[in-house]
Amino acid sequence: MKLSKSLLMLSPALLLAMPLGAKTPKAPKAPKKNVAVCERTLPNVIVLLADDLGYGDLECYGTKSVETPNVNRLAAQGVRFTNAHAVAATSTPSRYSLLTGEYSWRKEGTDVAAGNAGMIIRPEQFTLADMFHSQGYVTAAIGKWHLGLGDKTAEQDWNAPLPAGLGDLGFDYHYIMAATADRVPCVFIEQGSVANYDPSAPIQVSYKQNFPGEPTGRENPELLYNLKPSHGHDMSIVNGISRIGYMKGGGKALWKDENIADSIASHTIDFIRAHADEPFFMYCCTNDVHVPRFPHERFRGKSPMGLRGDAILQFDWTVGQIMNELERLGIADNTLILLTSDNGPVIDDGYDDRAVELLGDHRPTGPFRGGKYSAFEGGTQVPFIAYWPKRITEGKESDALVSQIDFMRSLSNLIGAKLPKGSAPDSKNSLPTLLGESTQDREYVVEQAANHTLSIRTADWKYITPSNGEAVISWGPVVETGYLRAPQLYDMHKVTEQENEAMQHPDIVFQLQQLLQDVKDHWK
Ligand code: NG6
Ligand code: CA
Repeated sequence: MKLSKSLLMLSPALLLAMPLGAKTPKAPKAPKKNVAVCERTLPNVIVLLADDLGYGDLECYGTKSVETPNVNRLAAQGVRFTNAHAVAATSTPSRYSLLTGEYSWRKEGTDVAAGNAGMIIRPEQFTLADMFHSQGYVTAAIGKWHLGLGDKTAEQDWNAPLPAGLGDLGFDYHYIMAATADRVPCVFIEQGSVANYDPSAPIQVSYKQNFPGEPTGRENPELLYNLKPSHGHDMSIVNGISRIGYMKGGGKALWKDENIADSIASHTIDFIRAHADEPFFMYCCTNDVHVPRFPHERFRGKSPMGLRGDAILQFDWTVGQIMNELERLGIADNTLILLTSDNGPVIDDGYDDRAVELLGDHRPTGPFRGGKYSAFEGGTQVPFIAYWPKRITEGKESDALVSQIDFMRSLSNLIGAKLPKGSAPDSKNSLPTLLGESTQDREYVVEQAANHTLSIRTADWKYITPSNGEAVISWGPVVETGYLRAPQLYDMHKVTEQENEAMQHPDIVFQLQQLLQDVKDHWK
């Protein structure tokens, strides 16, 4: 949301960030830079968001099954959090909350979005990118988006510039996947237009019906030369992998799954290079380790855990590429990186990639129960590392209770930005904790499971609201949901949510119910 959005001008620096042949970007001109920005006292900020990466998936969080030297290096120099939370146990609501500072459960239409969903964050909403932009930062979103594009669901013309997009949400530069790698359209979108657009293969997308004569995973399994589905994911075939939804065309613009991480890394590096001399904010979202997991051949077969482990190696490589570039340019010292994940991990999420059978001793959720989709901690407890050598001068571990909902207000505090009245209603300033200068817990964290069951937890206790959902997911992934018709109360010092203590502590149940009601009613 910004007045300057009408000033569609292209900065020379941005031009440098564009690959040859890219279309003219419609980037808003950054407002006049403030003094701190000009004098470079403010850091660059990179939110580095992994997809479905679990608390237990990184070496620095304890796994011995896969090496993650680059993330380890970040953790060794930064703050490694052991009680950090995404707002929701799936991507769209989690990302909505991170970017707006508003709980997704307050807003209709924030569940896992189709690839042809219209824009879920509306242009009039104030976003994290708007906030950085207001202080003169140049801003970018690179990688997975999954928050809708264009004005209306299913009405996008993918063969023309999209009428509404990330430029309306404060991002100067954007190179994104519309949704997930398992959803059509399987193309990158740069500055609102399909990247490497191929006029000989116009793109059509539908989530309702197939296009006549187009093969599908269901009917043509012989065409699935890269990955076959284990559940769902049996519609259009792109790159020998069937997806969710139907698409036709795309030609040269279609991605190859094995190159997605390289594309994201190279566009990230180009952007950093082009803006090394001015403060930048980047929302950099990897596709790893979401399904379909089909990393580059450099990584395939390199971990003992099959493709899921290989995708973790590829994620770590991406982190290394970004770090190396920041170091090479001499700007790592004054760059704040917040590395985290959008939700908890899942082992088989719909493709036959042998993740279950090759798992061995590895525990993607670490010590936590449940996983992606679930109300248990495995759904929303995520790895989180804050790195900023100039300010965080030694490696630390913090067990403070923190939530991604606070990125907005904490970072606004860091850069001295004012948030317009009514924006980021659920975000609080926890900057000292996020920088490891305090161990102050958030008073509470609200967690949203896939079926909208809400939980509220403090450093000591967690209350899960009653739900009539199924105890274990029946439609595909094997995940304990944490849904129960009765109230659940867990002592979080015991970590694993095994013993429901609601009957023993009705007073605590009541207090947490009240607290959750207050949050719902008063935006406490
Ligand atoms: C589910 C998909 C799953 C994944 C998830 C979204 C099926 C059977 N499963 O519906 O594979 O795409 O949506 O994941 O379709 S998220 O991390 O983007 O939220
Ligand atoms: Ca996810």
